Amino acid sequence: RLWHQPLKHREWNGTGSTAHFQDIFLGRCYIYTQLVQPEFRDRDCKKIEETFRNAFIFKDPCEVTEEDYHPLMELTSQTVPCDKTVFWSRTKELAHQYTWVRQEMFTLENTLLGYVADGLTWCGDSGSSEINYQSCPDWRKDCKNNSVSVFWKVLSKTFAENACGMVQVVLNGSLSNAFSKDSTFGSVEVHNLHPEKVHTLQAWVMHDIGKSPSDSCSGSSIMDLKSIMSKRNIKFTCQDNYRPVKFLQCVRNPEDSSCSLRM
Ligand code: DN4
Repeated sequence: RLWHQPLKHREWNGTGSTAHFQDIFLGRCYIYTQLVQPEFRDRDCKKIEETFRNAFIFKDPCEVTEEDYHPLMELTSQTVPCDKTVFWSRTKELAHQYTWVRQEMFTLENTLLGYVADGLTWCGDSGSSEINYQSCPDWRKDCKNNSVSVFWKVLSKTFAENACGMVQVVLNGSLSNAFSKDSTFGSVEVHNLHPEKVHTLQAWVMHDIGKSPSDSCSGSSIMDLKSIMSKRNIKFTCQDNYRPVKFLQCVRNPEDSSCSLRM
């Protein structure tokens, strides 16, 4: 009675696709195109959701390629104004708090595709049109090129290629290496900035309030970043605890001594 058995997916080490994945994707797409950035109000969310799904269904989730996402990239192209791009690495929440307050600034998750996919997991199965809600590959334990990580890689690459003017990155100075060559920022974004369009990369190294600072603009990881940028002909500047971002940290920790008037 094989035909009565529920389809058995392969088992992976990561959590399965987010429950209600398609509804969340479609709902977020409508929120973004109708309310967040109404200049996108004529984009076809159903078409976008279908194109997204077609990139990974019927495929082994460890064999999804960058090309699989190209039709989606073409359908959702978006330009971010010059001087408004904000990259981040290990500082997601803080970077998002910053762009929430400075509405004209954009992290990747403030663009349409980053917004709809933020925090979600999805994978398919070779030989079936179903989304696998049981398990999906973990990028460390199963495969680096899975449906989710390939998506973020392509999206991060395109986001960096499109950046122009002065660009920012928020880095975490409470880690021993604020800059890591293995991160998406260090392995993808930095190498896809176009020197003929981006004149300066400005790094902000932020220390978490209540943790001891471990790295700073004068540390060796930032020196590595500086030298990569100099080889790429892009000017580099760095500032520890950039005040506008520090103010956001202080909203949460008003009593901390570093948040007094003399900070
Ligand atoms: P991160 O804070 O180290 O990582 C951000 C996310 O990417 C985490 O969920 C990581 O997973 C995952 N990740 C990191 N490296 C890889 C990799 N080599 N393969 C697969 N997944 C990876 O910061 P980051 O520098 O790696 O990435 C942040 C930058 O890239 C930002 O400037 C964004 O524009 C873009 N980005 C955004 C997202 C997102 O919104 C994801 C990836 C890239 P884990 O270490 O927590 O397991 O989710």
